[in-house]
Amino acid sequence: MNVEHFFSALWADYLKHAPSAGRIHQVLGGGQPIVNDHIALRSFNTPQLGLDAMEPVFVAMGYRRGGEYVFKAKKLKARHYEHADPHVPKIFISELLLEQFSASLQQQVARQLRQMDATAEAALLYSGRHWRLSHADYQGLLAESEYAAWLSAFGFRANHFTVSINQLAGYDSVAQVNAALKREGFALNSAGGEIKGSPAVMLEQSSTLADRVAVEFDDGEFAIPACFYEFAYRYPQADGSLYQGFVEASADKIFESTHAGADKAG
Ligand code: OOG
Ligand code: NI
Repeated sequence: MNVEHFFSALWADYLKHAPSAGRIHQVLGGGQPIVNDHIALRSFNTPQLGLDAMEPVFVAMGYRRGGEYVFKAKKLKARHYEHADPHVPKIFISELLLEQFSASLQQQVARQLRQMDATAEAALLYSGRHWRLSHADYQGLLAESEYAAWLSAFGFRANHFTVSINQLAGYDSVAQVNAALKREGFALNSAGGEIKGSPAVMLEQSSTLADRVAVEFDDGEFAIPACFYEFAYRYPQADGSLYQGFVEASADKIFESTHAGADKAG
């Protein structure tokens, strides 16, 4: 699949799960095109759907593998991919380390995955949920892993897009973007502070709290945290080029943008 088609399909799906994103584009870009730094995808670490299975899909679209990241407490592993064309967003993809969870979580996820014909291909990544799920199942997963619950409720789609502040006219810092968003009434993820990272780690990030969106469960419709928008500012390395990697301690808090109540977390 060509990379422009991939991103326009991902974006169209994402807007339905992050209705704020369109308004944020208006606030920050005034209708001008906005360059995205990266998108984030989530998956399960099965042989069919995990990071290794997905890698050829990205390589076929012109990406090469960048850094690898581990989130011990959340039981996740992630990688990022960079495109040959610097205007094409990077991809940050994580996988849930299923074997580290309880038998009941593993059985629930196995039940879900039996209902789909898992093929690692570009179109899978904006195809949404492929299984039935009750709200009780969702809450059971939520008690153990917010990530497992989110991925089970929403399936395969962009969890967030990320505005590249370096390429955004009229703004020079995450703090300025945050101030503009708060003026317009958007709620920010304050887990670990509104600004994650620092010039010392060459990356500063912030994010909105996920929009609550009505999701169809087997037992009715419930509004739950869906997708969010992120903002990133990158600093130059010793050779003058901008740092292109991610920062585990910051990413750990960005994941929490889909937590209900991440605006109150410390
Ligand atoms: C990914 C969180 C990490 C970043 O930019 O550090 C991340 C996720 O929430 O799926 O996107
Ligand atoms: Ni991100």
